[in-house]
Amino acid sequence: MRITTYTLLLLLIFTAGIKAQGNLITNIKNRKTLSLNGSWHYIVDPYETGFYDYRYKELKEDNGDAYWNTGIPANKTAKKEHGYNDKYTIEVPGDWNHQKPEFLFYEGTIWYQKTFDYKKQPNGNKYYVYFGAINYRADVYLNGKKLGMHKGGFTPFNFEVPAALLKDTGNFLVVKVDNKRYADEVPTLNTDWWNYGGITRDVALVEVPTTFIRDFMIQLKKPHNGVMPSKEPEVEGWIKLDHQPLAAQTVTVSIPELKLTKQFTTTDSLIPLNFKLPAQVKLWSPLAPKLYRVIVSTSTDKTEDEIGFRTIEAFGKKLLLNGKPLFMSGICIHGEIPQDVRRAYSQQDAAQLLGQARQLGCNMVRLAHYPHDEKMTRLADSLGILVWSEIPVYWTIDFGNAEVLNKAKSQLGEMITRDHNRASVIIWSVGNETPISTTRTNFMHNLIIKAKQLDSTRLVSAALEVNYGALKNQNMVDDPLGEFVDLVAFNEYLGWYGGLPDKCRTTNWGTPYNKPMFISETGAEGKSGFHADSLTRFSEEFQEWYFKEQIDMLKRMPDNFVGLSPWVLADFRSPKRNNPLYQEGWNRKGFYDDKGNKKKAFYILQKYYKQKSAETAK
Ligand code: GCB
Repeated sequence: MRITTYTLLLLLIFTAGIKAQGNLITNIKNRKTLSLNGSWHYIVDPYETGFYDYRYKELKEDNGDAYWNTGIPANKTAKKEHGYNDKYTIEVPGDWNHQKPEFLFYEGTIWYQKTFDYKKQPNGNKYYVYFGAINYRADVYLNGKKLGMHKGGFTPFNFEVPAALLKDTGNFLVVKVDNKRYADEVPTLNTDWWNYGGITRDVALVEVPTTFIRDFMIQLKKPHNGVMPSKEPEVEGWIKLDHQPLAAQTVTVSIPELKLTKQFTTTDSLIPLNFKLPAQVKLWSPLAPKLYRVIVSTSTDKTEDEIGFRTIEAFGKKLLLNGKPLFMSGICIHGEIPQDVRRAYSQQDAAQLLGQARQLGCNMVRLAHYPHDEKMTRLADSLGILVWSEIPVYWTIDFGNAEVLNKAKSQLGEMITRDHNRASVIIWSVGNETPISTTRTNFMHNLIIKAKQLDSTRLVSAALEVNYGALKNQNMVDDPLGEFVDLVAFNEYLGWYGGLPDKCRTTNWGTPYNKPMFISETGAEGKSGFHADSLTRFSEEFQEWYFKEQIDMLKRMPDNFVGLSPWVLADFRSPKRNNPLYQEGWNRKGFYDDKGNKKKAFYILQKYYKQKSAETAK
């Protein structure tokens, strides 16, 4: 019965076709923009005095005491208790915690303010203010008018700026940023990472024509039953115009290097695409990450992107990239630059993190536990590194709350929308280590359905729970969610949490699901420079021993084992890690320490990955 309902559901999903989500403008990099990065003014407001009156009611838009209004006194007798001043400035993008010592532990509200000029076109173009990410809640105001509110700390959003509101000079942009944690948000109160607050990614004003190409998806169709992409592989996708065109429009897709031009005439705002690529197309893969310039144009708008073409499929026990078995030599990465103790946001940051993964010998990265900066997935595209991208549905989310499900869905939608043209991204993950219950499984299943509606070309997974000691010397990954994911992924810390690493010698792993199996985390702490015998916890030698035992165990994995992404590339900040000798606020499971030095375990994993890549090259 369960299977039948599920099959019906899948049928519904696929017959519904691919859906475009929300009003997010994608591909900002290739649009006309004014960067609003740089120095902003700020006011720290732990009591939210700029938002509520003394009866704790939200202030009216035109109230001069509201912090979205200037704070400049009209005359010398006027009383003003706020204002923006060059004495108080902060850099955008960037979390606030690392910028001032007094912000290190701050969780609350900070108001950001920037003044900018913009010469509007007389032709009635549209304007949007675009944020790469703000953690967690953002209330955005321009020239005293509220543009909108967004929640979710790691995904992009934009608000339209009515043309009449935008001035040629002296636009007063204010963002109220609040990173307080709540039980009914995503993530919830408890995480093993630092809750960096602020405008953490790029900000821009975007200008587009009245009818514009809001978004498009151009990907190879997912193959079925392990078939190699044919010589002329099939593209599946769509183009989304901002609104219904008044008259028939011709929309053109061209890929100059392939001498391909396709035209579609439409009166709809969503144009489905279905065409073949010519035989000379080179498929994207980690060894040959070929990208093509793809141009989409209408009579009024034109945008382009660099897109790689590849297929990914979970077929029986195997994972197939372009129809060939794939082993993922991965690593988990936090979006943090440890040597500066801050969130990652720049091109250089992406180059550091992916460069370190490359040195370790990885062909895959799990971007944990939230969507990382777009520069990461774009760089992964050009370097040929496969990506697992995840939303922060982490641990004990309020699974019974329908509002929380909506919050998770909107973050999922924004993650997929931003990156659905990235060849590197092969797996959307809907969460990590969520405790088993019917309510949880329904919640997660809903997210999986949504991910498949938005993107039928990729795999959907989640880091599942392990049933330890299900059988004698055998752990099973039989989390009921396994029925709905494409890849059975699980986190195991055999030898760190529970027992010592030699436990690996007698432990076997299995899953009742006839699907590929992936270790999405495994790790142990090792404080860089602390040397002792291998039985001493927190020593580099313990961590090294842990990985030796783990890797020996991997040789006994069942034949559906398709890879691993150990925990974690580099030491990272966590308020939960308070051992005064070895941790001091850091999770020390990194292969690199917080200064970028390699620990002993690095060389163990690197050697294993070298062997794996030699085996697959045969
Ligand atoms: C986990 C979590 C990860 C933690 C890690 C640890 O299972 O998924 O976020 O940081 O273990 O170090 O305990």
